[in-house]
Amino acid sequence: MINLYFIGSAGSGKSTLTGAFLGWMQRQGYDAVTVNLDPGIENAPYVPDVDIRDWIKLKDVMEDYDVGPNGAQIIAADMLALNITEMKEIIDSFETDYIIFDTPGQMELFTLRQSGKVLVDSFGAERSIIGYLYDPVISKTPSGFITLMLQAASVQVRFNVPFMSILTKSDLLKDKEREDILKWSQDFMELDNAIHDEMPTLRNQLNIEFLSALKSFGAGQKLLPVSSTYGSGMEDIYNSVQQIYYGGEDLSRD
Ligand SMILES: Nc1nc2c(ncn2[C@@H]2O[C@H](COP(=O)(O)OP(=O)(O)OP(=O)(O)O)[C@@H](O)[C@H]2O)c(=O)[nH]1
Ligand SMILES: [Mg+2]
Repeated sequence: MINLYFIGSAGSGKSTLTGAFLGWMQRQGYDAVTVNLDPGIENAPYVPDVDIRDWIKLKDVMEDYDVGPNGAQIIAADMLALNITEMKEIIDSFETDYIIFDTPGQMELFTLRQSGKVLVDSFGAERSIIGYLYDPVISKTPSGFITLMLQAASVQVRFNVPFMSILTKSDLLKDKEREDILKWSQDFMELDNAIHDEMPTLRNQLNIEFLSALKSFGAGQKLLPVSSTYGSGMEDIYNSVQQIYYGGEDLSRD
């Protein structure tokens, strides 16, 4: 059983990708279960098999603690840790190959608060993989792309589990934009040139040595472009996971 966590900045496409990847898995005849960890999710684009909202409701937290929606999100993120044992029991009762986790909208609620790390470890870090989502709009500029790479590296340090990098909503990008982003992800000389064109004054700090150091975090690994809207790239996600955990072997289908 694999735990696949989709993590990325607010609006990067985590929930939609959870639904799209689940749909793709099912159409291929593979088994998968979804877990929603976002107590603030509205109009989930899939029906979660396990849902944090069964334990924590943002509205109740706001009332109980007399806080606004942002404060409630932080309290809810910490409360997540209290429900891990019960959630784990339910998740373990499913006989499935993949558990797909949709994480909270605000990424730092999951990556910086202790509960996210505790959850990943309790559910089995040794069979986990993080799909880190690059938002296409932020990725379009070299400075935005580097910012997301830094964030990816911080997530990797935090969780220390295998990692794959996904460029979401690639249908929103023009061909040239998509090509540039993929080029930057694979060739740091290109990224070095691009950031110097965009921000010449950063030449001394953001040099090639700095960018190359990020490579050791897998931040420079191949980006997988996907579109949940068109269902493209789903097979690449699946193949990456299989490659990491089963040396590329296929699952048996139903
Ligand atoms: N064009 C296009 N839009 C997408 C795609 N995936 C998601 N979106 C849109 O992007 C917006 C954000 O998607 P979500 O899946 O809610 O992103 P999220 O990361 O779960 O967002 P939060 O949990 O609210 O932070 C929605 O309006 C989606 O319809 C895609 O592949 N293509
Ligand atoms: Mg979401």
